Parts: sequence; C-alpha cells; structure tokens
Amino acid sequence: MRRRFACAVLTAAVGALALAMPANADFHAWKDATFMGTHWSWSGPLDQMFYVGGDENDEITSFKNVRSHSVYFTKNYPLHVWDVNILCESSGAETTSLNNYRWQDGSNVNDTISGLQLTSGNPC
Ligand SMILES: [Ca+2]
Repeated sequence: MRRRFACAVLTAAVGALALAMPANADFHAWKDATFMGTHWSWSGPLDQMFYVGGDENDEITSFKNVRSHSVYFTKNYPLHVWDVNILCESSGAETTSLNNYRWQDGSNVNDTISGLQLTSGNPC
C-alpha cells in the first residue's frame, strides 16, 4: 500500500515537472561556468541541426535544458556522417561546467559546441 502511494506521488511529481517545462521553452546556455557571463537561448528550429552562431561558436560553458524534450550538441557544424562527436541531453539536464563532459573522441566539451538540435521528442 505504501509503495503504491509512493509510486503515485512520484508519477504526479514527474507529471508536474513535465508540465513545468513546455516543449517550446528556450534552451539556455552561458559563456562562463555557473550560468554566468553572456547568456544565449534558442527556441528553434525544431528537429534539425543548426549552427549556434558566430558569437556562441566554441564558447558555451554551462547550460540548462528547461525544455520538455531532448537537445543534441555537436562538436562540429555541419555534422559530417563520419563525425561521432554528438551528445544528447534530456529534458531537465543542466551543468554548471562543461569541463565535466567529454565528446566520443575523448576531448573536453567546454568551449567546443558548434551545433545544436532542439528535438520534439525524448531520444536520450
Ligand atoms: Ca566558455
């Protein structure tokens, strides 16, 4: 009985969290650690890779995915078919420093993101 109640509470909490993060919310990133420095945000396009922009390229250090859907990061843009350096961050994911992240090639993610894809689903 207690387990069933806990499960119901957890389900309600997850549901409330999903409602709190609308699909069309912006993805947020900052130039410096701990969400400091220049702030950037993107709301689209959806489901296609795009260049982060000249000022943002190779500068992102912290981020918050407040969307209800996943976001892909790529080290390079455009992404070539042989390029394995892609990360998927789920809804609610955030970090105070991308120095804690590594690409598939082993290199540090900090100050190296060039492409983003805001998905309309939850692939990761
Ligand atoms: Ca930076």
